[in-house]
Amino acid sequence: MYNIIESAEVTKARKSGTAILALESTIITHGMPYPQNIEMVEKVESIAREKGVTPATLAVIDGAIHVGLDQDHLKDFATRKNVAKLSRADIAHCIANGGTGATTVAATMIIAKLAGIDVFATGGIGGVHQGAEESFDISADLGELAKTDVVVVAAGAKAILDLPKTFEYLETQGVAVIGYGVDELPAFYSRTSGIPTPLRVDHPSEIAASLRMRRAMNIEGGVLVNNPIPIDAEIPSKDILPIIKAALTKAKSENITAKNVTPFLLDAIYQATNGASLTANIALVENNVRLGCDIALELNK
Ligand code: PSU
Ligand code: MN
Repeated sequence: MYNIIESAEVTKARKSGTAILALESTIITHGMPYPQNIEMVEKVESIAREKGVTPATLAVIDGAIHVGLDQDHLKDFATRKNVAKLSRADIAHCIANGGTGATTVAATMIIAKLAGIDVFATGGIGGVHQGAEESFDISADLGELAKTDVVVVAAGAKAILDLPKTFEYLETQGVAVIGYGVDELPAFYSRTSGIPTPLRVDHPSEIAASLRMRRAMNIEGGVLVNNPIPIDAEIPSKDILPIIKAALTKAKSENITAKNVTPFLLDAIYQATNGASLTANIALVENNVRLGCDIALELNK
């Protein structure tokens, strides 16, 4: 059997009936450089606490599932090199063999479900990669959204991906794709993508109701909430698109494949924008955590 270790804070939240919000750990190990990664997670955890929600960063350490990481664990994940990036395919293998790894959106959803946490906030989801018709590179995050009934709050999928194909795939798989307060799906660094939002929602209670009804009707799969980056933090698409294009060309010429694609592109964009992409990334994660807390509070009523 697997072993779940909860932080003292999460155990306390369960006893007192406090809402819990899940956070992923791959964003720390593969999504952002040190020290901004640790600053980001400390900031978003404090945002959650201020809102009366207990944050639980999820990870696998020495074969145990961790729900809530303490300071030492967070620091360790933020500074350690070569931590495994776990998804649906390899999380059970890692746990069974005493390994350590960070959880992607897919793996975080799996653990959140096991731990009874309904809402998870992050930056961006994985999706259908550009050139997927050749590479077949489609993130397991999409398959997980189709199977696991957790609310995922993200800022849309970023333009390193093929956005129209990503959202077509989600529709085919029956995932509820919600635009929060917008008629157009956001595209991570930018607030617009040109893609109309399938479902528009303007209040967290509507999202809570949506998840409850899916469960009542036994409709498997989750709800993806697309929350646009705050206006003052946005990088307009005309500025970011050429940079993304160059990063994609670089990845192709260096034969980057499989799990390495997303971290490689994030780093290439970070270098090319002199860090501006990271500032935007952190702002949108904070914004998503705020909304994730509001949804978790609604579901806890
Ligand atoms: N997008 C980001 N930052 C990230 C990721 C995506 O802006 O850190 C991470 C998430 O953990 C996501 C994973 O689940 O990358 C997707 O990886 P892949 O494309 O290999 O499935
Ligand atoms: Mn992939």
